[in-house]
Amino acid sequence: GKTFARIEEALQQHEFVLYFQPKINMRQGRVFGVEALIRWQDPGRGLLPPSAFLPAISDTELEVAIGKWVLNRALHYLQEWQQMGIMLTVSINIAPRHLLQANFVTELTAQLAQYPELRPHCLELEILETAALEDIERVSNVMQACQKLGVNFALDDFGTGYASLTYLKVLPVHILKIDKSFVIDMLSDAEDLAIVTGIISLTQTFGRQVIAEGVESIEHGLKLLALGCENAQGFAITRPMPAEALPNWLSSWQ
Ligand code: G
Ligand code: G
Ligand code: MN
Ligand code: NA
Repeated sequence: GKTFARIEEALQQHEFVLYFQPKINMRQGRVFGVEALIRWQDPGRGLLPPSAFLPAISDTELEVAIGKWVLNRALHYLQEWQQMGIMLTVSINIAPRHLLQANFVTELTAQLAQYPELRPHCLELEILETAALEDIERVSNVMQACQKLGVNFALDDFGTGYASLTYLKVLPVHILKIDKSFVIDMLSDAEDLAIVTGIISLTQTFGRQVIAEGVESIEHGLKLLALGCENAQGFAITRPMPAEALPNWLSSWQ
Protein backbone atom coordinates (compact mmCIF):
# COMPACT_ATOMS: atom_id res chain seq x y z
CA GLY A 1 0.00 0.00 0.00
CA LYS A 2 0.81 3.65 0.27
CA THR A 3 2.48 3.35 3.67
CA PHE A 4 4.73 0.57 2.45
CA ALA A 5 5.86 2.61 -0.57
CA ARG A 6 6.49 5.60 1.66
CA ILE A 7 8.70 3.54 4.00
CA GLU A 8 10.61 2.15 1.01
CA GLU A 9 11.17 5.72 -0.15
CA ALA A 10 12.30 6.77 3.33
CA LEU A 11 15.05 4.14 3.22
CA GLN A 12 16.23 5.39 -0.19
CA GLN A 13 16.05 9.01 0.97
CA HIS A 14 18.13 8.29 4.11
CA GLU A 15 15.33 9.35 6.44
CA PHE A 16 16.05 6.66 9.03
CA VAL A 17 18.34 7.39 11.96
CA LEU A 18 19.69 5.30 14.80
CA TYR A 19 19.27 6.31 18.42
CA PHE A 20 21.30 4.59 21.11
CA GLN A 21 20.37 3.72 24.69
CA PRO A 22 23.20 2.88 27.13
CA LYS A 23 23.34 -0.32 29.15
CA ILE A 24 25.12 -0.10 32.49
CA ASN A 25 26.55 -2.41 35.09
CA MET A 26 25.10 -0.89 38.27
CA ARG A 27 27.64 -2.45 40.61
CA GLN A 28 30.61 -1.12 38.67
CA GLY A 29 28.81 2.07 37.63
CA ARG A 30 30.11 1.39 34.15
CA VAL A 31 28.50 1.78 30.72
CA PHE A 32 29.32 -1.42 28.84
CA GLY A 33 27.11 -1.18 25.80
CA VAL A 34 24.39 0.54 23.83
CA GLU A 35 21.26 -0.69 22.07
CA ALA A 36 20.59 0.71 18.60
CA LEU A 37 16.97 1.78 18.18
CA ILE A 38 15.67 2.94 14.81
CA ARG A 39 13.74 6.19 14.30
CA TRP A 40 12.19 7.73 11.18
CA GLN A 41 12.99 11.39 10.67
CA ASP A 42 9.99 12.11 8.45
CA PRO A 43 10.30 15.56 6.84
CA GLY A 44 6.55 16.12 7.25
CA ARG A 45 5.77 14.42 10.56
CA GLY A 46 8.98 14.68 12.54
CA LEU A 47 10.73 11.95 14.50
CA LEU A 48 8.69 8.72 14.47
CA PRO A 49 9.18 5.70 16.78
CA PRO A 50 9.44 2.12 15.43
CA SER A 51 5.81 1.45 16.38
CA ALA A 52 4.78 4.00 13.72
CA PHE A 53 6.34 2.09 10.83
CA LEU A 54 7.79 -1.33 11.67
CA PRO A 55 4.39 -3.10 12.00
CA ALA A 56 3.51 -2.09 8.40
CA ILE A 57 6.57 -3.91 7.05
CA SER A 58 6.63 -6.86 9.42
CA ASP A 59 7.93 -10.08 7.79
CA THR A 60 8.69 -8.43 4.41
CA GLU A 61 11.84 -8.01 2.34
CA LEU A 62 11.73 -4.29 3.16
CA GLU A 63 12.07 -5.15 6.83
CA VAL A 64 15.17 -7.19 5.95
CA ALA A 65 16.58 -4.32 3.88
CA ILE A 66 16.12 -1.94 6.81
CA GLY A 67 17.68 -4.53 9.11
CA LYS A 68 20.78 -4.64 6.91
CA TRP A 69 20.96 -0.85 6.99
CA VAL A 70 20.66 -0.86 10.80
CA LEU A 71 23.45 -3.42 11.15
CA ASN A 72 25.73 -1.42 8.87
CA ARG A 73 25.08 1.92 10.58
CA ALA A 74 25.48 0.45 14.05
CA LEU A 75 28.88 -1.00 13.13
CA HIS A 76 29.83 2.33 11.55
CA TYR A 77 29.16 4.22 14.80
CA LEU A 78 30.80 1.55 16.91
CA GLN A 79 34.00 1.90 14.90
CA GLU A 80 33.80 5.69 15.13
CA TRP A 81 33.47 5.50 18.93
CA GLN A 82 36.27 2.97 19.15
CA GLN A 83 38.52 5.36 17.24
CA MET A 84 37.65 7.98 19.88
CA GLY A 85 38.76 5.55 22.59
CA ILE A 86 35.21 4.65 23.60
CA MET A 87 34.96 0.90 24.13
CA LEU A 88 31.40 -0.40 23.98
CA THR A 89 29.32 -3.27 22.73
CA VAL A 90 26.45 -2.49 20.38
CA SER A 91 23.19 -4.45 20.40
CA ILE A 92 20.85 -4.47 17.47
CA ASN A 93 17.34 -5.86 17.17
CA ILE A 94 17.16 -8.54 14.48
CA ALA A 95 13.80 -9.33 12.89
CA PRO A 96 13.05 -13.08 12.65
CA ARG A 97 12.81 -12.94 8.84
CA HIS A 98 16.24 -11.33 8.69
CA LEU A 99 17.85 -13.89 11.00
CA LEU A 100 16.26 -16.77 9.08
CA GLN A 101 17.40 -15.60 5.63
CA ALA A 102 19.46 -18.30 3.94
CA ASN A 103 22.43 -15.94 3.63
CA PHE A 104 22.30 -14.30 7.05
CA VAL A 105 25.65 -15.65 8.23
CA THR A 106 27.26 -14.64 4.92
CA GLU A 107 25.82 -11.14 5.24
CA LEU A 108 27.02 -10.82 8.81
CA THR A 109 30.50 -11.98 7.81
CA ALA A 110 30.60 -9.45 4.96
CA GLN A 111 29.32 -6.62 7.18
CA LEU A 112 31.94 -7.36 9.84
CA ALA A 113 34.64 -7.54 7.15
CA GLN A 114 33.83 -3.90 6.30
CA TYR A 115 34.94 -2.93 9.81
CA PRO A 116 38.12 -4.95 10.37
CA GLU A 117 39.07 -2.91 13.45
CA LEU A 118 35.99 -4.12 15.30
CA ARG A 119 36.13 -7.29 17.32
CA PRO A 120 33.00 -9.36 16.50
CA HIS A 121 32.22 -9.91 20.17
CA CYS A 122 31.46 -6.18 20.39
CA LEU A 123 28.31 -6.99 18.42
CA GLU A 124 25.26 -8.43 20.12
CA LEU A 125 22.10 -9.48 18.31
CA GLU A 126 18.82 -9.12 20.20
CA ILE A 127 16.33 -11.79 19.20
CA LEU A 128 12.75 -11.76 20.40
CA GLU A 129 11.97 -14.65 22.67
CA THR A 130 8.86 -15.39 20.60
CA ALA A 131 10.84 -15.39 17.33
CA ALA A 132 13.55 -17.63 18.69
CA LEU A 133 10.98 -20.34 19.27
CA GLU A 134 9.41 -20.32 15.80
CA ASP A 135 11.84 -22.75 14.26
CA ILE A 136 14.04 -23.75 17.13
CA GLU A 137 16.40 -26.01 15.21
CA ARG A 138 17.13 -23.51 12.42
CA VAL A 139 17.39 -20.59 14.84
CA SER A 140 19.76 -22.59 16.99
CA ASN A 141 21.95 -23.49 13.98
CA VAL A 142 22.13 -19.89 12.75
CA MET A 143 22.95 -18.68 16.24
CA GLN A 144 25.74 -21.22 16.56
CA ALA A 145 27.23 -20.17 13.21
CA CYS A 146 27.11 -16.49 14.27
CA GLN A 147 28.64 -17.38 17.59
CA LYS A 148 31.57 -18.98 15.75
CA LEU A 149 32.17 -15.55 14.22
CA GLY A 150 32.32 -14.18 17.76
CA VAL A 151 28.91 -12.50 17.76
CA ASN A 152 26.77 -12.72 20.93
CA PHE A 153 23.02 -13.14 21.40
CA ALA A 154 20.49 -11.66 23.76
CA LEU A 155 16.98 -13.05 24.20
CA ASP A 156 14.82 -9.90 24.12
CA ASP A 157 11.48 -9.28 25.87
CA PHE A 158 12.16 -12.32 28.00
CA GLY A 159 9.13 -13.50 29.91
CA THR A 160 6.55 -12.37 27.37
CA GLY A 161 6.74 -15.48 25.19
CA TYR A 162 6.51 -19.11 25.99
CA ALA A 163 10.17 -20.08 26.20
CA SER A 164 10.34 -23.57 27.55
CA LEU A 165 13.28 -24.27 29.79
CA THR A 166 14.45 -26.89 27.31
CA TYR A 167 14.77 -24.25 24.59
CA LEU A 168 16.64 -21.95 26.92
CA LYS A 169 19.02 -24.83 27.53
CA VAL A 170 19.79 -25.43 23.84
CA LEU A 171 19.91 -21.83 22.55
CA PRO A 172 23.36 -20.23 22.70
CA VAL A 173 22.22 -16.92 24.23
CA HIS A 174 24.64 -15.27 26.60
CA ILE A 175 22.16 -12.83 28.14
CA LEU A 176 18.43 -12.61 28.87
CA LYS A 177 16.70 -9.23 28.76
CA ILE A 178 13.88 -9.10 31.30
CA ASP A 179 10.97 -7.40 29.55
CA LYS A 180 10.20 -3.91 30.77
CA SER A 181 6.54 -4.75 31.36
CA PHE A 182 7.59 -6.81 34.41
CA VAL A 183 10.31 -4.44 35.60
CA ILE A 184 8.27 -1.23 35.50
CA ASP A 185 5.59 -2.49 37.91
CA MET A 186 7.70 -4.81 40.06
CA LEU A 187 7.86 -2.33 42.97
CA SER A 188 4.07 -2.36 43.36
CA ASP A 189 2.99 -5.64 41.77
CA ALA A 190 3.92 -8.79 43.68
CA GLU A 191 3.34 -11.03 40.67
CA ASP A 192 5.66 -8.99 38.45
CA LEU A 193 8.25 -9.04 41.22
CA ALA A 194 7.94 -12.83 41.38
CA ILE A 195 8.47 -13.07 37.62
CA VAL A 196 11.55 -10.82 37.74
CA THR A 197 12.93 -12.77 40.70
CA GLY A 198 12.27 -16.05 38.88
CA ILE A 199 13.98 -14.94 35.66
CA ILE A 200 17.05 -13.78 37.58
CA SER A 201 17.35 -17.06 39.41
CA LEU A 202 16.80 -18.93 36.13
CA THR A 203 19.75 -17.12 34.54
CA GLN A 204 21.89 -18.06 37.51
CA THR A 205 20.90 -21.72 37.17
CA PHE A 206 21.61 -21.72 33.44
CA GLY A 207 24.88 -19.79 33.77
CA ARG A 208 23.62 -16.87 31.68
CA GLN A 209 23.89 -13.12 32.10
CA VAL A 210 20.82 -10.99 32.78
CA ILE A 211 19.82 -7.38 32.11
CA ALA A 212 16.66 -5.56 33.12
CA GLU A 213 15.09 -3.03 30.76
CA GLY A 214 12.54 -0.44 31.86
CA VAL A 215 14.62 0.70 34.83
CA GLU A 216 12.74 3.94 35.38
CA SER A 217 13.95 4.92 38.87
CA ILE A 218 16.80 4.51 41.37
CA GLU A 219 14.45 2.30 43.42
CA HIS A 220 14.09 -0.10 40.47
CA GLY A 221 17.88 -0.26 40.21
CA LEU A 222 18.39 -0.92 43.91
CA LYS A 223 15.75 -3.63 43.97
CA LEU A 224 17.32 -5.35 40.95
CA LEU A 225 20.77 -5.21 42.54
CA ALA A 226 19.35 -6.80 45.70
CA LEU A 227 17.82 -9.56 43.55
CA GLY A 228 21.17 -10.24 41.86
CA CYS A 229 20.69 -8.41 38.55
CA GLU A 230 23.57 -5.99 37.99
CA ASN A 231 22.83 -4.88 34.45
CA ALA A 232 20.27 -2.24 33.60
CA GLN A 233 18.82 -0.19 30.77
CA GLY A 234 16.14 2.43 31.24
CA PHE A 235 14.98 6.00 31.53
CA ALA A 236 16.54 6.35 35.03
CA ILE A 237 19.91 6.10 33.32
CA THR A 238 18.95 7.88 30.12
CA ARG A 239 16.51 7.78 27.25
CA PRO A 240 17.78 6.70 23.82
CA MET A 241 19.80 9.50 22.20
CA PRO A 242 21.23 10.33 18.77
CA ALA A 243 24.67 8.81 18.05
CA GLU A 244 26.24 12.26 18.03
CA ALA A 245 25.11 12.91 21.62
CA LEU A 246 26.63 9.73 23.07
CA PRO A 247 30.28 10.82 23.58
CA ASN A 248 29.24 13.88 25.61
CA TRP A 249 26.72 11.89 27.60
CA LEU A 250 29.41 9.33 28.44
CA SER A 251 31.78 12.09 29.60
CA SER A 252 29.17 13.56 31.91
CA TRP A 253 28.28 10.10 33.23
CA GLN A 254 31.85 9.35 34.35
O1 G B 1 12.88 2.61 20.23
P1 G B 1 11.73 2.10 21.00
O2 G B 1 12.17 2.19 22.37
O3 G B 1 10.44 2.80 20.78
O4 G B 1 11.56 0.64 20.38
C1 G B 1 10.33 0.00 20.31
C2 G B 1 10.50 -1.39 19.75
O5 G B 1 10.97 -1.35 18.41
C3 G B 1 11.51 -2.20 20.55
O6 G B 1 10.84 -3.30 21.06
C4 G B 1 12.52 -2.65 19.57
O7 G B 1 12.76 -4.03 19.67
C5 G B 1 11.95 -2.32 18.20
N1 G B 1 13.04 -1.81 17.38
C6 G B 1 13.73 -0.68 17.57
N2 G B 1 14.71 -0.55 16.65
C7 G B 1 14.63 -1.65 15.86
C8 G B 1 15.39 -2.12 14.75
O8 G B 1 16.35 -1.51 14.30
N3 G B 1 15.00 -3.30 14.20
C9 G B 1 13.96 -4.02 14.67
N4 G B 1 13.65 -5.16 14.05
N5 G B 1 13.23 -3.63 15.73
C10 G B 1 13.57 -2.46 16.33
O1 G C 1 13.83 -3.93 21.76
P1 G C 1 13.30 -3.47 23.07
O2 G C 1 11.88 -3.79 23.37
O3 G C 1 14.17 -3.97 24.17
O4 G C 1 13.46 -1.90 22.98
C1 G C 1 13.57 -1.14 24.11
C2 G C 1 12.35 -0.25 24.17
O5 G C 1 12.12 0.13 25.51
C3 G C 1 12.50 1.04 23.41
O6 G C 1 11.24 1.36 22.94
C4 G C 1 12.91 2.03 24.50
O7 G C 1 12.63 3.36 24.18
C5 G C 1 12.06 1.53 25.64
N1 G C 1 12.57 1.86 26.95
C6 G C 1 13.85 1.88 27.35
N2 G C 1 13.96 2.18 28.65
C7 G C 1 12.68 2.35 29.10
C8 G C 1 12.14 2.68 30.38
O8 G C 1 12.82 2.88 31.38
N3 G C 1 10.79 2.76 30.43
C9 G C 1 9.98 2.55 29.36
N4 G C 1 8.67 2.67 29.53
N5 G C 1 10.47 2.23 28.15
C10 G C 1 11.81 2.14 28.01
MN1 MN D 1 15.77 -4.82 22.11
NA1 NA E 1 12.73 -5.65 24.95
